[in-house]
Amino acid sequence: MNLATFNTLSPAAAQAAIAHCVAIPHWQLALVSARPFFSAAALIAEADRLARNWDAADLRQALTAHPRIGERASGAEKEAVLSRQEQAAMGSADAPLKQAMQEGNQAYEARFGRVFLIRAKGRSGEEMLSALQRRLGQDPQTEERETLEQLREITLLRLKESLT
Ligand code: 2AL
Repeated sequence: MNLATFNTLSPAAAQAAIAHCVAIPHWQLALVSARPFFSAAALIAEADRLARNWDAADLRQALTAHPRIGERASGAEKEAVLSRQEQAAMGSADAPLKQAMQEGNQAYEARFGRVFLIRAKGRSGEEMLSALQRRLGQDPQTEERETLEQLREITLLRLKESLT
């Protein structure tokens, strides 16, 4: 999608065109309402600004669209395809790393009550595992902030990639 297209789509079509970036409808709607954008940089800047207001409820909603690290998202819908691409490094991880990630995910969910989320693109399996182990030791408030930051990074990467 190019910027001119995003600027001129109907509100519903524009929302549908960015829905795969993050499953937070009020963020999608606010971005659509802020059109027209005069540059891709202005669009990204507004998306970023809006993402910095997210809270715990937004995070819960967004996580419904993110599979665990190491669990291949199934399906052909856009989110699943993107998730598989983002997590490509886990595909080539060896069995001990996959096992450690699975155990780490379980420990994380027991401690924080939600799925471990990390911007996977650009990170190796080892890097994600070591981030998981570090984050397991954080207090809940710090961890929530870091998770929201990771969600913002994933969202902006997806948005940038949808702009041609
Ligand atoms: C994901 C995902 O699907 N893409 C990404 O960057 N991170 N999932 C996750 N649990 O962190």
